[in-house]
Amino acid sequence: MKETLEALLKEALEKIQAAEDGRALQEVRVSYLGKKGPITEVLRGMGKLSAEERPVVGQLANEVRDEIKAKLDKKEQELEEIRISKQLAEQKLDVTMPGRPVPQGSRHPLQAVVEELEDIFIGLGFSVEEGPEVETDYYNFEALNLPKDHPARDMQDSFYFTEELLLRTQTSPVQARTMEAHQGVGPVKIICPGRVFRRDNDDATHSHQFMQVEGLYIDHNVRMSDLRGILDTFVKRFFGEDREIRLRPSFFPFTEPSVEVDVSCGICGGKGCRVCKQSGWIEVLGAGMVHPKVLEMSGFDPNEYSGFAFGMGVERLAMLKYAIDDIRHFYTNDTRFLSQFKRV
Ligand code: 2U9
Repeated sequence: MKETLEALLKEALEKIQAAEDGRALQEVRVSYLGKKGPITEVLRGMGKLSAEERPVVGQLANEVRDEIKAKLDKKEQELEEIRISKQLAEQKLDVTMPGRPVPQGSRHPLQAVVEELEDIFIGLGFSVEEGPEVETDYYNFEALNLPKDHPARDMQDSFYFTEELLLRTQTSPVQARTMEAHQGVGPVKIICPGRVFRRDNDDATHSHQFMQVEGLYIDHNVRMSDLRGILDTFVKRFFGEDREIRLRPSFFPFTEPSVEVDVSCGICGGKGCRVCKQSGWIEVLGAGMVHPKVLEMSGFDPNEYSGFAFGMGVERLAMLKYAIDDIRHFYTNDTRFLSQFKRV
């Protein structure tokens, strides 16, 4: 019996020695120390032994079992250490490597231009007013001297919800509302940026929705020369000190007289080129002296007050300033376009 146990021990130790991974080791553990293993069998057969043999064999069997167990545990630990050091050698981690850049967004170019316009006009004493995009027929048209049958409505006649409710075609209703709130007492000196909607055929320079900034200044003795001065300062601050403006007579129902405002061409300096169609001038906005009827309808006495108003399309200004050839670039949100305005 003693020889059998010693042979078992030798055999088990050899197998432990030869085991190359945790699974092989587990197999050895089960086959030698398990319930059906040879050592358990020896211990079970102790009853058949003589009284003298029993303690001797029992002790030896326990010793053999303990030694196998100890060697198994030791080998298991060794294998684990080898596994970890192999993994560490394979997966080298360089904590000094630069990180992956996190893509950073930026203001939309239209928003950036609106904010630039706000800064310029705030610097000239204007404050910023906003209003609803869904408007009543009254504020969008009637209060601006465009009664129900006025032919000029056709140019803008637009997205109606009901007879009386529509998407605003300009930001002018914000000015009409602000005037009304002043209850006939000036001054009113505001700009109104915002989204407007028109039934328009979309092409490279037109969209059924776009951004406008309109301005209104009402006070005692406001004159056309004040309008010219403000617009000249605005154009120089927005496009550059070397730019000039030119006023051409025009017509709007809400202003009288009305003008269209051109800026001298930044490409040729006014000599004439392809960009300005050889004229030396580029149209940038419309303006005029507020029509007495418009003043009156919103509660201002035209004998006491006068005022000027102007309006411009933000996309058009942005396209001219940054040489953008298609208005649809603003709405498709292609990051190849947008990322070019990170510093604007
Ligand atoms: C009130 C009184 C007068 C606003 C004005 C224009 C001239 C104008 C266009 C420019 C390009 C619209 O975006 S655009 O298509 N606007 O030419 N707008 S005067 O006049 C007002 C507004 C409100 C109470």
